[in-house]
Amino acid sequence: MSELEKMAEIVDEAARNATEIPQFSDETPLSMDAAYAVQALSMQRRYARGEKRVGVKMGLTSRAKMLQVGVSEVIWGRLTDAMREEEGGVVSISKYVHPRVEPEIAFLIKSPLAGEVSALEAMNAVAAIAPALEIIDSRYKAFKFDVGDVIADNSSSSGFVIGNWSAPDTDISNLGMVLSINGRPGEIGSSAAILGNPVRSLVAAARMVAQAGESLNPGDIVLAGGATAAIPMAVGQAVSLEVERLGTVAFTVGA
Ligand code: OOG
Ligand code: MG
Repeated sequence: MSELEKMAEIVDEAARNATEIPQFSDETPLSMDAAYAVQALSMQRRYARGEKRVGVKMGLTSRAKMLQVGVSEVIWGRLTDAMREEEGGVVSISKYVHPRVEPEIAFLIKSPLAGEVSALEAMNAVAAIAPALEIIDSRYKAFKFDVGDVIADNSSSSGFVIGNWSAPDTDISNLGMVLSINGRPGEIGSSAAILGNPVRSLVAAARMVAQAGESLNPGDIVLAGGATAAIPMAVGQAVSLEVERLGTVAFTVGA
């Protein structure tokens, strides 16, 4: 096994067993290229176990997110069918290490998209948009990492919940987003916090996946990134996100 393959095994096992690992950057900081190689190798292990890639997530696309984790680089990760949690369902916290939830917007892709594209081209490839909750769960101790660590760990991807799909003709550039816990607003923001307009996150996704030799494919889900800081999850919480004009998406946290 190569050094990168060993690292891929470490992050994959940590995710699979919901266990903490030390940061790679304590010993050997990873370059962005090496980190994306580790991520790709760790995904090969998931696919070999039968998980299917269902899309991608963009990360650190808002200032609030960058500040919360101390990394100011837009990153991406892969989503699989095994990460999807049921809308309105109970999310079992035991599958996760120290999960947090954050308010997002999801795109459903209808035609292939990759490389340098304009915002208009990106929107023309979208079948639908929806409010979404992402459950992020860094496998690193104390949820601390540098940019190489987090990319290697599939950009903390671990769960996601998608609300009802709307036609893509809704203007999503500045929609109010309220993330509530037990009916009380916990984080309040706007879709404009996502790179000024979530469409820019989709444009970045097309460019970044192409750099890895992949594309956004019909049926893929693309998460645009958290519009606000993420909130730590705890058993008993009723989590809901209301996005202006797009509606609500929710789950409860179980043991
Ligand atoms: C990294 C993943 C960031 C987002 O939406 O910004 C992310 C993390 O915060 O652990 O998913
Ligand atoms: Mg996210």
